[in-house]
Amino acid sequence: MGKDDVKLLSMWASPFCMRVKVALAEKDIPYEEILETDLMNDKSDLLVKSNPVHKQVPVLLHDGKPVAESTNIITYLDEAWPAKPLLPDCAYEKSRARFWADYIDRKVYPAGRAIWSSKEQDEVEAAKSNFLEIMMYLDGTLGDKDYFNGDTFGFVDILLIGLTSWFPAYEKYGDFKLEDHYPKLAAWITRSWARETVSESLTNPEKITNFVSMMRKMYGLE
Ligand SMILES: N[C@@H](CCC(=O)N[C@@H](CS)C(=O)NCC(=O)O)C(=O)O
Repeated sequence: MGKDDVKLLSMWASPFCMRVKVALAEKDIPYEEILETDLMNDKSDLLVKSNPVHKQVPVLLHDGKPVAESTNIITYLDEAWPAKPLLPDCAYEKSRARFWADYIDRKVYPAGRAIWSSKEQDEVEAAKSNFLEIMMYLDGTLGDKDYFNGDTFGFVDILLIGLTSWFPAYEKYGDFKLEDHYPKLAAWITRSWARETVSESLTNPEKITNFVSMMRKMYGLE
């Protein structure tokens, strides 16, 4: 395992990169992070060569071989480094984890983005309702458990926690507090951030909120 050469093509504000960093930390896999400096105007040749279809971060390079798309990368890590498994063993539980992974991937980031990128108040309200409805389903499946699969922090936790350093920006521009609506889900965020693998992998939410404010100015929203 020590002989593996692992690199992560990454960008500091990307929630999709953050979730891969959490997975690497949970699995104790040493890696080198290679940061893109300007994803909008000047992607590196290495990124374009490694992910020619989407040209997006994150990309994992394992012994020089590229793996793209964050959920696919985390699934790959779990298969290539089977110690400390992230996905449950049982086929049924695994299918449930994949169901929620797919739900999170389709819904959470676009719904959050709609909150801070909307201009008119009625659009912001609609985006906020949509985001909170998505959170309602996630809160429901979490229930009274510590983590999505029970007692241990795993696949679904990683996919969702990676997105949460953007949540304070959604709360700010949507004028709500997640904990007022879903205290158990909010407690799950606090519990998960208390893990070193999470706090050391995720970007400080304040930095993200400043980044969002800068983008809002760029789009003429404030
Ligand atoms: N579905 C992808 C999304 C990755 C993504 O949206 N990456 C963004 C940064 S957050 C990116 O590289 N954007 C540059 C671009 O789309 O040109 C994943 O899960 O990895």
